[in-house]
Amino acid sequence: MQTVLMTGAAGDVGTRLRRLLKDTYRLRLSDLKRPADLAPDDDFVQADLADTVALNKAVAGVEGIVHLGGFGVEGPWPTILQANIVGCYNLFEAAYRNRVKRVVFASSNHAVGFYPRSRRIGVDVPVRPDTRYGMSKAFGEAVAALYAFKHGLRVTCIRIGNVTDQPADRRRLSIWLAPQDLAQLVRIGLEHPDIRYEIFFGASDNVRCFWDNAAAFRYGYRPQGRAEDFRDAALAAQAKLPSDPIAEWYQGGPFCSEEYDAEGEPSVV
Ligand code: 15L
Repeated sequence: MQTVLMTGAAGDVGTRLRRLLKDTYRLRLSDLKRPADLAPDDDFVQADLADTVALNKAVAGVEGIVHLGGFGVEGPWPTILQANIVGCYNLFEAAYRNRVKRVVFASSNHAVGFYPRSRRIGVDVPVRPDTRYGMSKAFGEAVAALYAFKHGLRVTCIRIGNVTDQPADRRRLSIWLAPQDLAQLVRIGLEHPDIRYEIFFGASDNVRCFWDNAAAFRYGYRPQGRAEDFRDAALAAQAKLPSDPIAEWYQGGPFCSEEYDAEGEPSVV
């Protein structure tokens, strides 16, 4: 059984994921604050990603890391800079210095949010972040590539769509990721013998998916969740939302329309 550090363990995705992985790995949990549901025998190390001393303590002795930590939505530049740029660099540097073998990095669909919904993209297109947050995820994928190819760390970046019990609106019918499917992708990253550096899209078996997830399928990913099973509820929720043409045009949704002031028609390619 591998010892695996999970950063961001107190967050919503971390809380779901650690419940799904606790029988597979010896988990060490880390976050800025203690998770509310921590059991007495849970291994928890409080660490701020900006604090390299605390971070090295959290990383020491683990074989793998699932890096969920950082700021999970758009935020002001100083916040993104500290939590997601400096914090992410510190995490990979600590992994390297502590001879960790594998890292699974929670990237985001917002690294490529400015592709139109009409286009199906693979992991081979250039990044098009829709926010400072999305830009920090693109940076994280670049840091991951540096440590993979220069230092031999095995890294999997998962561009997570939206992890919830069921898709919340029309866009989420395309990008929904069932928690069990996220766990499956993480396990591929932590265990598959052929992983060197990969980017996967974090989506379930969604017929409206914006993404070609061939890379994940090649590694045996077989998603079980189907967003379409929740179509009626998602479309009913969508009908109650105010109209937002930019959000509805681009894959990144409201992350694209936030602070948007470009002139002319949105991109068709
Ligand atoms: C994300 O990356 C966020 O972390 C999450 O809160 C959702 O907003 C999700 O994207 C989304 O695109 O729906």
